[in-house]
Amino acid sequence: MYLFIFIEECFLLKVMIVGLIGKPNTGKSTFFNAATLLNVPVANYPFTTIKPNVGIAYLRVECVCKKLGVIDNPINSICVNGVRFIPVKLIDVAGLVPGASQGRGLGNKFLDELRQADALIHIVDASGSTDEEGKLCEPGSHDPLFDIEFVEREFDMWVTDKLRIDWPRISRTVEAKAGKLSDILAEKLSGFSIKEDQIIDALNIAGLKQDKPSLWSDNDLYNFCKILRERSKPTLIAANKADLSISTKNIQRIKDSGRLVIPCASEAELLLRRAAEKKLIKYLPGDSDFEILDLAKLTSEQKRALNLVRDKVLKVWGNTGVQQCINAAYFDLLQSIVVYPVEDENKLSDKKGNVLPDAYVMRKGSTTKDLAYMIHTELGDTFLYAIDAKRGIKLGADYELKNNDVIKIVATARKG
Ligand SMILES: Nc1nc2c(ncn2[C@@H]2O[C@H](COP(=O)(O)OP(=O)(O)O)[C@@H](O)[C@H]2O)c(=O)[nH]1
Ligand SMILES: [Mg+2]
Repeated sequence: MYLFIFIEECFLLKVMIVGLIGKPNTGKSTFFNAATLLNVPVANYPFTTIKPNVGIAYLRVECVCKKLGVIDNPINSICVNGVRFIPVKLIDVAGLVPGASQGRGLGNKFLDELRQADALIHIVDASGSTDEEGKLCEPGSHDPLFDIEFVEREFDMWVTDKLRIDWPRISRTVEAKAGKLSDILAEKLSGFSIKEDQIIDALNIAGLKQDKPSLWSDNDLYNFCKILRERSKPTLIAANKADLSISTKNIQRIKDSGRLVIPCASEAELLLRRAAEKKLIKYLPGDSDFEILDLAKLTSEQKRALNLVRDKVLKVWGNTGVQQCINAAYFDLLQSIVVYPVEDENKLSDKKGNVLPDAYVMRKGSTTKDLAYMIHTELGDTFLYAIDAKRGIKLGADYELKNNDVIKIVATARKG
């Protein structure tokens, strides 16, 4: 329990969460089901409660076992031929429609679920075959750029409205010099997974009078919330339904708008993972092709579907994009690193002899001491120093961890 509270309090140690957003019918659930389907049990999820729309997706990384020339026995993750899959948290938020911030279509409830997200994957229907409410329309007739803007606007308006209700009180407090605006906002927005320095940044960029909030117009407040969202909820666009050729033009248009966009075919990924699960094909999430294991086992329908995936998705885009979205969310948007803690720096193992048992996903900027706390509160409290197992050197508490570090934590003997 104590560990849990501590993790909640310390931003660096908070388990990162990526949320899926989008209007209805863009393929969010298909994406979620595909991304969370990996039928290998993994021990020690770093998460306490799992709700139905909260799932485990996996980061795909090249495992350090290859470079170190060892055979590993992963415990908290999976390693398949030197490819490590590390569990991360993903939430599926039900579809947002225009007016969501005013409560349309359970909008408030859905927006509320996004608060906890640290980064967002915005799933859009790149084929333009669903209108802004998600209803089917003539393929190519709806503009996905419109959807990107309205979904972001709904989120910004929702946060704006939350702050506006309290703005007179906040203004009075600040103008009576009874509190700093950034402090008050940090408290007000606690639970939004926003760091105080992101609030300070957003205040500076917005260029508004911080000592006179009563002078802010509604539009000023909205602009501030928009800047704050851009900082605290970095977003990538999953241009879904990329298997439909009509999507190509829109994918280019979204790219041209300056956004990070990944062409995506969620349905194809789901099909591949299910076929791999049934041992019909050899395919690892994120691969650029698959191999049919036993042609005789496939029905003609399955053969046709697999060929379509190869021709319309893998050959055109290089992959289905689902794994690439998860990786990009964690590595590009959140700048995460992967660290391998070990208890024996020579054998690179835990006490039981499991080689490279765990892979931890951490925020860039995390230190050896943060890692100790992430493993166990007591290990953090009794931390002495760390050892870089690859280089065989001692590291202090403030050493900033690098991607693929293999680290042993040395602590004083446990009490009692
Ligand atoms: N062509 C195509 N259709 C897809 C893809 N992903 C999802 N769909 C279809 O889009 C519809 C909505 O999917 P769903 O996952 O329920 O969307 P959600 O409402 O955003 O959760 C379904 O008919 C899916 O079969 C895809 O990659 N390509
Ligand atoms: Mg859905």
